[in-house]
Amino acid sequence: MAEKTACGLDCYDACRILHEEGKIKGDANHPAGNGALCAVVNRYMDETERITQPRVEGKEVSMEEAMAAVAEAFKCEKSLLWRGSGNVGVMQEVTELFMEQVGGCLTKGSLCDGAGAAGIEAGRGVNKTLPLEQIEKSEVVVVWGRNLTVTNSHLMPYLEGKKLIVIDPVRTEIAKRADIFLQVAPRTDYYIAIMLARFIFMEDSEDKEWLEEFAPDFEDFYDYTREHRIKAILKYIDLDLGDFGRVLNYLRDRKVVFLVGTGVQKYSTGSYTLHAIDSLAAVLGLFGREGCGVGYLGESRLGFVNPFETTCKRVSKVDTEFGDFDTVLVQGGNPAATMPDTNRVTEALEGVENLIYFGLHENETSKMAKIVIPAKTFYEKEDARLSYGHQYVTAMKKIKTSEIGISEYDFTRYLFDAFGFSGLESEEYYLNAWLSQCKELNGELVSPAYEALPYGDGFGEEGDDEFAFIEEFNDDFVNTKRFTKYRKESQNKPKDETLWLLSPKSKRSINTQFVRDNRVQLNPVLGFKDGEKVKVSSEYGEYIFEVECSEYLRGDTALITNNTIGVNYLTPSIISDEGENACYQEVKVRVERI
Ligand SMILES: Nc1nc2c(c(=O)[nH]1)N[C@H]1C(S)=C(S)[C@@H](COP(=O)(O)OP(=O)(O)OC[C@H]3O[C@@H](n4cnc5c(=O)[nH]c(N)nc54)[C@H](O)[C@@H]3O)O[C@H]1N2
Ligand SMILES: Nc1nc2c(c(=O)[nH]1)N[C@H]1C(S)=C(S)[C@@H](COP(=O)(O)OP(=O)(O)OC[C@H]3O[C@@H](n4cnc5c(=O)[nH]c(N)nc54)[C@H](O)[C@@H]3O)O[C@H]1N2
Ligand SMILES: [Mo]
Repeated sequence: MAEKTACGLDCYDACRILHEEGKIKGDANHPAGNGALCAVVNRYMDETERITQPRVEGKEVSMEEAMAAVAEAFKCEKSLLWRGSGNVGVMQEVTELFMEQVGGCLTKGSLCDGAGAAGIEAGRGVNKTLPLEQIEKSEVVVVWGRNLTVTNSHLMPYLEGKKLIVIDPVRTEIAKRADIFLQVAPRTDYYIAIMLARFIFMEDSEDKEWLEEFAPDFEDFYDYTREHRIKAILKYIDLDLGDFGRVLNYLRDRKVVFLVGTGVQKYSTGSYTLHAIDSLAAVLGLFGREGCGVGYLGESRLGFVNPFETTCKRVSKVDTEFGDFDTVLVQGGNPAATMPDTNRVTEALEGVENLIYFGLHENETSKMAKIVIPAKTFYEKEDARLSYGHQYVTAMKKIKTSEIGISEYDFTRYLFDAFGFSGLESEEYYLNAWLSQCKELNGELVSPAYEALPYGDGFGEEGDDEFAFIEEFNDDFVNTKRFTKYRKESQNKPKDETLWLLSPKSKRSINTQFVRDNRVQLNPVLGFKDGEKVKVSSEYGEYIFEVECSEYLRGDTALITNNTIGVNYLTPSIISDEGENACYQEVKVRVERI
């Protein structure tokens, strides 16, 4: 019989994996999979790319010596654990228990979905995951800033036979299949949502009955939408009334789900965007209704009592002042490449006396580290996988033994023993603490927060609050930095020479794990040629990339996928207004021949 485990890579799908005689394959019976595994997870099985030997100050040493060096490094005044998302199994968190004992710091905020999550919480109180079966029952799917075929491909079967609307500045693969594709200017989604809501009120298509019961402040929200000037905004967002009319025809009186991705919220204003999209959904009465809802990256830990909860002090994950610490443990992450403003980050990391890298692969951060500890892959240890894309939970079974690396649990055990700390329970205890809290649904484990119809009774922690509409929007960026509008019909070269920088995910990597890239994609209207080397610069830094022309982009954008070496030299380390999130796309760049 095949053993079951789940993919621990940071992705919506959290696929279940079957293992038999050293081979892995997908599980066709898993609700969130169709039996196929992606190229990336297959690559994770590959031993040849791993760090095999621990290192201290450049010298290969035994694991015992390396762990002794780690323990020594933590005998300091100020220490920090900076955890990335290389493996999102729950057991990654166990190291935080050691940080609490040793009086160290953790991080707060997010490089990922924090702004959007804050916007959702502002409206709904809690960020519940949209169950897969509601997507299945929908009639219309709006894919809004999510690159579905790349980042969430196992959802594709759920879209079959549905009307499809895609809102994205890039003509992505999913956009090519859409009934309506709005190739919007970046960073305008707040206005799109507000305008759609306003038009729905204007034509009396709002769901009055639902609103009166669950969102009684809707009249105020209508007034709020009317404070926005239609003509000026249409011009600003580069859409016309016809575009809105066509979208409205699909939204009215149908079962609609919005599948929103991180693309709409990598900005200082990201929380307002999600709050506006949720407010639009509320006007249509899409919450708590069959075949309807807004799916974003849900709070996977919702409903669980977390056995790894600590009282540690926390510092920002977005603009971490690494230099304030004597010892920094980087676990499952590559901050030297994935954090914004690489110039700032590398300088700060250089100021750390003891930089420890605990991971699988060599990367920008491992190269800077004084101590390198190879990790075990998720095939070589026990864990549990929750998901931000669906309700299912899978126990991750150890399916392989390897001489290489140490698990997060054993790493923590070693340090507890070295320091003589007590209170660390057994590995089984923690696994069981997570898995025993799950519910069951058709023979599958699901999150304790799972409800067939989320928000069916109302909003907030207890489920008895009203929906809170968005009532303010602060945006300094647009006011201070005017940019020239690019008219898609004229295909003119924009007069403003600076371009929006988009940095979405790539097919062949998970963030910076696996295949790296060196390209910048540009619309041919900008006059660059395939293969040409260009310098891309922003007010934060610059880097050299190779041009790939793409008709799928607007003329006012440059696209560099986030696995590309050097991309974050260009990005700012500012923090979103709400949600303490990174704002990778709050930047405009210049492209020059070299
Ligand atoms: N293959 C693969 N899968 C992954 C990952 C990976 O690296 N590789 N990473 C995983 C992780 S960590 C995450 S967080 C998820 C994220 O997955 P997604 O939510 O899909 O996020 P992105 O790939 O960043 O971009 C989504 C889309 O937003 C669009 N976009 C950019 N700016 C805007 C805007 O202003 N408005 C609108 N409407 N759209 C915009 C981009 O063109 C892109 O098509 O994917 C996960 N899955
Ligand atoms: N420009 C730009 N930058 C971005 C983004 C963007 O959209 N644009 N997206 C951001 C997003 S959404 C995210 S989530 C972050 C991700 O940023 P990070 O969390 O830094 O992710 P990775 O670069 O994938 O690094 C993962 C590391 O985990 C290690 N690893 C894998 N499995 C294990 C394990 O089981 N144990 C241990 N100890 N280590 C393991 C791998 O070797 C690798 O070094 O990047 C962000 N960076
Ligand atoms: Mo992410």
